[in-house]
Amino acid sequence: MSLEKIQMTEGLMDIMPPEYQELVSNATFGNEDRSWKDIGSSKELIEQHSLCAGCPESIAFRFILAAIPAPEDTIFVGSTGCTSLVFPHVGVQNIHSLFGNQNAIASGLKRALKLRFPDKEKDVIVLAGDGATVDIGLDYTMQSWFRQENFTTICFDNELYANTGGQESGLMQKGFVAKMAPMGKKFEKVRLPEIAFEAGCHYVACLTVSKPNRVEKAIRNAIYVAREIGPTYVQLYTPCILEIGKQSMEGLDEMKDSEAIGGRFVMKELMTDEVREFLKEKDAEQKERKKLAKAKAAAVTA
Ligand SMILES: Cc1ncc(C[n+]2csc(CCOP(=O)(O)OP(=O)(O)O)c2C)c(N)n1
Ligand code: SF4
Ligand SMILES: [Mg+2]
Repeated sequence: MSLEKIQMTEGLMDIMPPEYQELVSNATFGNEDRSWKDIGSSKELIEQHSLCAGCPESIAFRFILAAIPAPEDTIFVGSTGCTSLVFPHVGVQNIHSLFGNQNAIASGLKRALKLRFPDKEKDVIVLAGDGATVDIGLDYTMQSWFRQENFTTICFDNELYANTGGQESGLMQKGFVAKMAPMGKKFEKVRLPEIAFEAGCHYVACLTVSKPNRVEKAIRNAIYVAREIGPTYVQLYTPCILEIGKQSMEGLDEMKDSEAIGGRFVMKELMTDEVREFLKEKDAEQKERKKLAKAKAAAVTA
């Protein structure tokens, strides 16, 4: 199935790196219902990364890349930060933008793709840190929402500027003392999900990456709504274990603690009534597709 989507010139086959050959033959391209459950049985679109060992951003990348409905027709726009170290390892087209400019770049890209491929859905996804999204890039981010640009913005919220050693960000929690912010944060964590909704996003989700099925659903919802209705925003808590003084295996516990009742990352979804109805239809379509696929598979083995 993937050969229909990503092909290699036959004469070059034997000189291409084995990882690329495997990507062509064994990745889950061309299957709208790709899922995190394919991890382990198919070629992943990210298999190594350059983040700190145990950084939750790495698992967030895996879940997102396993969940996007059409990787062969998707372009990510990244920004400077820990996330930008990962993009060179990712098997999906991506653009690195100047820190903070990501939503402006994505706006032009999405519009250009619409003109160039009027009959084909091309998904544009911004993936940037909280410093890029909320502080330095907030103007461009919000303006893209005001303009109702049809793409999804994902923020990896680690509540500080990790890549430059731990400066304060607007998403940092009140009172937190970071390595390069010794006075402690003086005001509350900025409520970006609510701001995003009020600024024109039609679907907003805020959650940790402790549960792959939740991440998958939020990402797919956001992409489908961005295609047909308008801008969407997903904020994922990916704690910087280095800055909060945790060991590499403690990221999951940190996320679980913060999503428990009363925590800062209890899962939140905001959506318009139109989106609620739209997503119900999408769910029904997916169920039907899965039913048909199951019946087809049963017929083949019978
Ligand atoms: C225009 C510009 N301003 C500032 C920087 C310096 N800089 C690089 S990464 C970074 C912080 C990134 O923080 P965040 O977006 O939260 O990502 P994280 O590293 O936490 O994942 C900054 C300020 C830069 N590279 N370019
Ligand atoms: S500095 Fe923090 S956010 Fe960056 S890779 Fe390391 S643990 Fe992850
Ligand atoms: Mg950050």
